[in-house]
Amino acid sequence: MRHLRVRSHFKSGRLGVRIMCPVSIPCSGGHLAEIQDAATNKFLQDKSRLGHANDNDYNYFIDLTDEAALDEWEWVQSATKPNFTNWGDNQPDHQGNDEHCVFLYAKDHYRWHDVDCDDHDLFICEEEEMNAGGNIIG
Ligand SMILES: [Ca+2]
Repeated sequence: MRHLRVRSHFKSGRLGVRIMCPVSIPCSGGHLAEIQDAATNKFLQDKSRLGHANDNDYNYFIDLTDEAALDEWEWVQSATKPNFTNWGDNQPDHQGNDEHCVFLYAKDHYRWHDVDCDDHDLFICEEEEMNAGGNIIG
């Protein structure tokens, strides 16, 4: 049932500042989305796809990082290792040795890709309570 609760508390927004993870999270009153199971993942992929049906240039950061130790992927908020992942083919690939954040990559069916944390892109927030701002997507 957890994913049902989570579903009603996701929103997305345009990132106006540099993403610095894991310490400076762009979600006020919440944190980047932690995806614990396939159902939540599919829900967010579907929402991301619907939100940009005519434009696949928008990707969505989630809360996963290996900034502390290379290839030791961990959810920032809960400080736990992922039980579920949805990496794209040959991901994570640490391109340029500078990819320690993860987003849902539009051009790969919103599967997970490790990317530079400084990339500007959209993000998905998970909140305990609804706050003003952003577009509620689920
Ligand atoms: Ca990559």
